Amino acid sequence: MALDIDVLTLFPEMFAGPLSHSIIGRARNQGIVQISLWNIRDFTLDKHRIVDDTPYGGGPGMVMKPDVLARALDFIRLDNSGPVIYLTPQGQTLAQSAASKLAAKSQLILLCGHYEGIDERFRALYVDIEMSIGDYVLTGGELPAMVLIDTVARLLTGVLGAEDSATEDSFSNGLLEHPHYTRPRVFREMEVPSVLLSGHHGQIQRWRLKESLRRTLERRPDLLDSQPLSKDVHELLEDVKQEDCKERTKGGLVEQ
Ligand code: 9D3
Repeated sequence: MALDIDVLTLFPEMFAGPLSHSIIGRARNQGIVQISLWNIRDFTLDKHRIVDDTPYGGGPGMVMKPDVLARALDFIRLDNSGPVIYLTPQGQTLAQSAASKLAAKSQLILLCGHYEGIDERFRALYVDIEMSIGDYVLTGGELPAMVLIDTVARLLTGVLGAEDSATEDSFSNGLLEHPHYTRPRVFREMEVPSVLLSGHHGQIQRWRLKESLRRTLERRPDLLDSQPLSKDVHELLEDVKQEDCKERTKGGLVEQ
């Protein structure tokens, strides 16, 4: 149930803030997730504490040395037999499905890259999974490691209250969330949809599902293609398409 994560990084100080507050901070205090930070530089043996070197064959940038990384990992392995996850732009893009699988493990080892990356021989011998968090260029693997930890840790039993349980997540049911409203009932002359004030639970559920479908259709139609919809939901989606079509042709928004 609890998860032990060992993180190998050149910048352990970067992790203090993001992982000490709010939900993840509480999960750590409760012992549901245990995070150990290791400075790769502490596993050097030379006077200058060198962690990287120039690439064979020439070219720009530096490569993280395999001997230093291996010394660090062999030490961490004494207490952690989980998969080694290397955060790299070349990895598989993090998705909720992969996060769920990692949340079922009891131990993980995360390796944050920097410079041009790690020596290929270390990767071949030690790395089990390579992960990216998306197609944009960051300066290192630390922020991606924190994103991965946050995504996985919130799935652990007891981290979220029953209130906002992870089973209700957008991406778990495969749809974007419906809009939310709170007091005041009228804000800048805009009213809260009356169905939400009706107290009719069934109608409210149906309205929310419909607005979820509307948002998903508008913003992420790819999500609708990648999952089977029940007959009920499919009909609701057809209603939304009809309404949105009417909305667009109304008032000459679309010329004939
Ligand atoms: C010169 C070629 N660059 C690849 C696009 C090299 C390079 C750029 C940036 C190598 C490493 C990095 C730092 N990024 C990460 O370590 C990283 C990352 C990212 O940049 N985007 C999304 N996910 C990730 S996971 C690790």
